[in-house]
Amino acid sequence: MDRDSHFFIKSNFLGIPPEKSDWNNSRFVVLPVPFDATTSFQSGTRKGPRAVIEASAYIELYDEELRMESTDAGIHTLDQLDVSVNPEEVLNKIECVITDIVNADKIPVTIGGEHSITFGVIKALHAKYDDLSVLQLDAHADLRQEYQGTIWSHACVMRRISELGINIVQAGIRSLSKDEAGFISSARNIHTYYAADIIDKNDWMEDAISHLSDNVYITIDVDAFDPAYVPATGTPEPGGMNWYQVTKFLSRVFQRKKIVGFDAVELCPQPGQTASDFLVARLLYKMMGYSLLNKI
Ligand SMILES: [Mn+2]
Repeated sequence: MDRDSHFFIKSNFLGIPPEKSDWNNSRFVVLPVPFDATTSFQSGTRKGPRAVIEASAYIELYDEELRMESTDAGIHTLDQLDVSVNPEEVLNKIECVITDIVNADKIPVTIGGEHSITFGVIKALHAKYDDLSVLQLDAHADLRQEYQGTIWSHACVMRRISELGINIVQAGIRSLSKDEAGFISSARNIHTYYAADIIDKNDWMEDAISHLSDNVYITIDVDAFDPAYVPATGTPEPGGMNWYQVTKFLSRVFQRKKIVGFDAVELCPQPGQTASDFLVARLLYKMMGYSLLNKI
């Protein structure tokens, strides 16, 4: 079957044929998690995975920067996770699926959904890699102790991860509470690069990488990008990162560290405006390419 034929598989990331997307031959496994129970301002991130997968069917498989088609390594797409259970149960399900993926020596690529889902992924990876650190690109610190009556809110996800003793590097931050700023100052395992200090600069990148351990998980809240690039997100913030800055930074991280998984969360698709969906699809595919070029 050919991707360009009339019959390509629309539920499959990139719409690639079975020989490049079956479980056994795939280096990457895409897990769509359409979960948005705790999103604060506008809900709709549950539609994120479908929008990304639909857009992905139309992006070029040849990467002009990397000069290859990264689909040759195989990319399997799982069915959307059933999230019709309570938030803690969703996290448990994610942890189980991710455990299966990493035990098969494959790299999990999770598409959200709201940011809270990252905790389920991290639980699984933390059990496998005891030196795991997390790189977070985000407009928000997500370090609240509790938000709107729950400790499992998207606004608390990095706090929960920090409580596991995991080292966190966060970049692009430009929205946080006074308490979160205080927590960052007192926490030893959190290194924060505020947007105002890094936009249009490269000198912070090596410093940020120096705070990561060898095994790194990357979580990208798409609101790290400026709303000019990604307007389709629940709580957009002015003054964000641009495409080339993000990809240049990620390229360097992949060159220096072993990336054991990554996600993109908080896309909130808007009718008639698909640029954000395409950016997220392109970004995830780009990261797969970086991963293949730098098999450490
Ligand atoms: Mn955010």
